[in-house]
Amino acid sequence: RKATIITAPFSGGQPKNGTELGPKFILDAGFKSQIEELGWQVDMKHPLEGTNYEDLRTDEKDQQGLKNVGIVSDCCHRIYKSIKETAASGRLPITIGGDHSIGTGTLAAMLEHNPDTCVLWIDAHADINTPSTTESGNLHGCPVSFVMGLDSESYPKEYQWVPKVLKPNRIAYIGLRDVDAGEKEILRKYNIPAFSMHHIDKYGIGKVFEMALDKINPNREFPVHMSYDVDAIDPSFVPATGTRVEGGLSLREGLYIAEAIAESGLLSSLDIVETNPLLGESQQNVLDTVGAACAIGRCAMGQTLL
Ligand code: DIR
Ligand code: MN
Ligand code: MN
Ligand code: MN
Repeated sequence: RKATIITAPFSGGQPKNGTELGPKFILDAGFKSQIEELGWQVDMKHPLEGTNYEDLRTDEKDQQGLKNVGIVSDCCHRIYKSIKETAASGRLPITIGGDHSIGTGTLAAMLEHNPDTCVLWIDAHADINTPSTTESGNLHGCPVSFVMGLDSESYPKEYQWVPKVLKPNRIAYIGLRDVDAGEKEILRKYNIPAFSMHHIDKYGIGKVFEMALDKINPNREFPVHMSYDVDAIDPSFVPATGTRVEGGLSLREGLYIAEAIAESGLLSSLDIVETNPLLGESQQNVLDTVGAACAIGRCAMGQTLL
């Protein structure tokens, strides 16, 4: 069993400084050896090395109302190539962000690698805005739509390399609680399976996980890409992240999802994104958040409680 940690120190998909430090903090906490201790052979790739994207980030919207299209596209393309190589060599890619705009790169790579791939998107947000629906212009709110080809006439030319490979019946959401009006319309229009905190309260996390897989992978035969935004977990456990939303998953519910995907044996790739070590109000806030990010990775890679 071989895995590759792909670092994505990037913050251009959203306006707050510090998201680019996520990979460093997670690695400094010992993430690589934690995964090795589970029996994986682990190596690393740093596809963004050599470019200081933070110096290029601006808060300005272009004519279309989007921010930092050029650097986000460039970053995603590098991540995409790196993940494609990794997957082709038979290794499991673990991409450590960085903000969630990089999801365009990971989704594109994994769905090209195996078109049967289905996606679990664990997040407080649906990240399915299009250039026409986004109000913020922050591209971390849009990664899913580009790979789905939703509203593709509206795509900036920089995004033309992105293969439109994700079908709406191949992604399910867990943890949603802050979804924009335009996104709700998209979820309804394409009948995309979405489990909000309401469903978790109603059915429990164990049942919701099964319901989500039943929708996208009823025979449990397809590989699963899990894209995990740490803001899915409640800010009381994961405070150091850019867009905190109250009323989230408990830490255990959050880790349960990762344990359950490991137990399924279907995981083919993993993103852990949106850790922002500069946003903790205390050192403990940062430790909690980085600790949770590492724990998500360990659980998804097979750590068990007993
Ligand atoms: C909002 C927030 N839907 C947007 N999205 C966030 O800006 O498009 N995604 N925070 O992680
Ligand atoms: Mn989010
Ligand atoms: Mn997200
Ligand atoms: Mn976010």
